[in-house]
Amino acid sequence: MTDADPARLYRTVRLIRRFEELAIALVRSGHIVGGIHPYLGQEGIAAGVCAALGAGDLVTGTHRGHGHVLAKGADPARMMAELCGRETGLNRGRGGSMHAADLSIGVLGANAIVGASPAILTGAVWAHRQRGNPVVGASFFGDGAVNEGMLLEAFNLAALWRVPVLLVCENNGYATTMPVAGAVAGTITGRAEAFGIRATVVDGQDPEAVRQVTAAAVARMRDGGGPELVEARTYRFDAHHTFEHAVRLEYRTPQEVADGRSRDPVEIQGARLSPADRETVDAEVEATLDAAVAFALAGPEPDPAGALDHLYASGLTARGGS
Ligand SMILES: Cc1ncc(C[n+]2csc(CCOP(=O)(O)OP(=O)(O)O)c2C)c(N)n1
Ligand SMILES: [Mg+2]
Repeated sequence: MTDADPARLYRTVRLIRRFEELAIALVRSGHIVGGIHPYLGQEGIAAGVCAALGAGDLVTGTHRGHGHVLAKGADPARMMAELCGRETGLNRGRGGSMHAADLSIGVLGANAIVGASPAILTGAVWAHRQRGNPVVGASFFGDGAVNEGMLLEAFNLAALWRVPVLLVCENNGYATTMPVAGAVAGTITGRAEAFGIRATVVDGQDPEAVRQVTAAAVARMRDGGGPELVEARTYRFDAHHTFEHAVRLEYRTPQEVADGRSRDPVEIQGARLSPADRETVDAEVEATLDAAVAFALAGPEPDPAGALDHLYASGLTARGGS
């Protein structure tokens, strides 16, 4: 996945965009229960970062995590089935939107705990390295995570032990309805620099810019350079969560939203393809996602009797049985 092919990067951005649009429709039709946090507008970050990682490298995501899982290469059909709570999902429908994982491709999971992603990744990459497996990793988190103690503890250990993790802050300007200016003292890059971690700001709406910044950081990390932070400036095009579609919260003006949406990563990367090539990619993505939705809806729902299965590592049982 390290190639710089513009069509390949565009395909990932477009796939995430259309996946999210279809997932929102499935929330509305009642097939996805509980709603989702749409990644619309931020697709270029997951796509650009994951395009610069290798197949064996690790990723941890967030509550807004569908894009992270898809960009690392998860099967969209099994991901959609996971959101629909089906037995055929990536995690047999037990993880759902906020805890989808695919260990076979290094996705340690989306994650509902704000600030947990860098802690999980730092521990995982360190453990792999202790076993002689030279992986690197990327951890996604939002601007709302940068005041969490756990995140700063992870920065400290990653820097102290020179763990090669890329700390990717998706600064979309808000934590739910709280603007960054009302929550963050100092700067996001300054938090990393306080630990001696190199920090770079990138235009998160430009997938190729994100890929290039990541590729350079990953090359330094593979060379023993230790952790780095990238602050990707972005804009959330849709709601914090789909509940907002029913309860319109007035924390962003229509003008601000229109301005934010005017820099669309799908259009920015799409403009780097010929119209014919773009159409070819769009058609392939549409066919893939049509099949993904059909697969998801055809999958059986888990048997309620097995609700407590898969909770414990081998040797433990949920009901105190044998
Ligand atoms: C430790 C913790 N505190 C609070 C929450 C509730 N919560 C869920 S999403 C969210 C906002 C996160 O904002 P940000 O990190 O900027 O990510 P974004 O939603 O903008 O992608 C909050 C406070 C949580 N999930 N975990
Ligand atoms: Mg945010």
